[in-house]
Amino acid sequence: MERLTIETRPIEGQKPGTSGLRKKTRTFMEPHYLENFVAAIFQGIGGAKDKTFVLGGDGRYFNDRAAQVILRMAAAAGAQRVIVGRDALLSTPAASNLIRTRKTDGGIILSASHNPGGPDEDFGVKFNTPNGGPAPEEVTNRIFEASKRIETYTIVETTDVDLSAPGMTTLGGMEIEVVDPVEDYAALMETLFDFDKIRGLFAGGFTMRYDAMHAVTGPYAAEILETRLGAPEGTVVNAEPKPDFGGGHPDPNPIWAKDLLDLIMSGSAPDFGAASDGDGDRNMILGRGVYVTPSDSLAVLAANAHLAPGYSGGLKGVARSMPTSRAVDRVAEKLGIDCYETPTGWKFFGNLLDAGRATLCGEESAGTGSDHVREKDGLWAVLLWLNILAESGQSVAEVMHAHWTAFGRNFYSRHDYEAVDADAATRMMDALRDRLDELPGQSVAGRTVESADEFSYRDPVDGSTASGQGLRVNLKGGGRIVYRLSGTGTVGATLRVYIEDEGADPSTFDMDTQEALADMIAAADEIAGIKTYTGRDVPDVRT
Ligand code: VG1
Ligand code: CO
Repeated sequence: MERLTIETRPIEGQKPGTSGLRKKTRTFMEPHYLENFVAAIFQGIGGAKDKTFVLGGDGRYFNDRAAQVILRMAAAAGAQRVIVGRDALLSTPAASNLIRTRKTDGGIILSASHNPGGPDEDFGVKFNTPNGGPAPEEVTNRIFEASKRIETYTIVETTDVDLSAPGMTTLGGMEIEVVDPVEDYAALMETLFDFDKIRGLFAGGFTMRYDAMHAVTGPYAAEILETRLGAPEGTVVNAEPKPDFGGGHPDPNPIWAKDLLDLIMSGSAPDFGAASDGDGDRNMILGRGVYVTPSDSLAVLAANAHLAPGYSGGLKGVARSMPTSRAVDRVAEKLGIDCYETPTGWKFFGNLLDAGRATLCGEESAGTGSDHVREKDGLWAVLLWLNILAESGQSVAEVMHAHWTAFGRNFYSRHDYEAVDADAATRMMDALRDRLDELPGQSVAGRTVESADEFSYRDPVDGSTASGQGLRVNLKGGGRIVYRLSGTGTVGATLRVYIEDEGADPSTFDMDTQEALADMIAAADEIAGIKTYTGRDVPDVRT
């Protein structure tokens, strides 16, 4: 087998964003593009020699090809072993789990998550460190620096490695261990949740629909929900991972999982509904007639986690990303535990989880997780919900009402303006940043601005800092508007506007969110001039 040294040149723009490097698939397929980035990863972590890695992805178009390239490069770089999911499939949380339990030197995850897949859509590559979590900025900066200096990379020449069945093989001197992608993950879930109790729930006629959106969680959900927990066959729909996710966006929100939302709001709704994204780290939670906003879901899980065996000892603390609603803060306050506010992206939770300061973490973007892995985990959130429903005997609607009655309700919505002109979006953010100091005291759409700033973060564990993490405008009476530009898109800019208001009056709890937030939504435009800068009247996505 020949080991080749290939000459290359730095390719611009290989800077990892919120969650790894995401680009158009065709960009990744350009000569040397993937290879350069993989070589930069190896260089950024001090080389791959004698190291063991986990490798897998969400099955999107190019997943299989990219996995073969990475195996050949790892072999050429002298890696000792790569543990790879069958057919190069691994959900992000399952990869995180393997990285941890097998005590590896990290892993490479192939996914652009909730972005659509296919030759004309998106692809992504992310490196996770030995704790199982997405590489922190200090590491991604080193990777980016390496990508700017690269002159050569090495790769072995060989035919494709057969990844179709679990077992051991070798490539050059490197061992390749093909594993069942579901087995270890399902076993981990059994340690955290009361499977008997949940089995009893289904046996008693409880109905559910889980939409895997043709993405990676299909096999996981079918095995866990149908085979191990006894949910009737057909509970999991769109269960077969497809390279183009069946043509949809594998994004579990009311827009892209509309079929499921329509069903849950209809006369023939099941008791419970859930969906997850391309790589299985996000979740959407629904109950008959109810959509649970991700921020509320985090708060409910924090308040009730002790009902599941894995969390019966209580929580050490909780953490949420800054734009996530403060519903979970209210829970933490009542429980007397710490609540941390971090920048957007799961990599910022890693230190808090490692240090035992937080047990549960979450983001408004449908990500919730705990210290069982170092990624957000879609199916985990679904199982924790099921465990809570089984233990409490309540419906989702009852759980929500009880929660709001105990803690008050944080009305919350995110408005996304997708693929807007990048310059226009930057100008809008720059202009608003310049005016932050003038805002306090001003009155907008019937509200008075209390304070305004740009969020920056100092990690309480290692002291590292992150600045420029979103513009925040707090209004008197508890309302808040946050503006951020996305770090995961591949076309133009995506402007995210996060709108939150606090409600304590039970007579308003059933109000429609958009209605309850109407004056705040008007204020959001008035403060930043969204229409003026972007030319958009309405957002593309409202969560
Ligand atoms: C988005 C979300 C963020 C999430 C990230 C990765 O980032 O807002 O909360 O952690 O996606 O999730 P951004 O920069 O586009 O706002 V995933 O499931 O795409 O790995
Ligand atoms: Co994801």
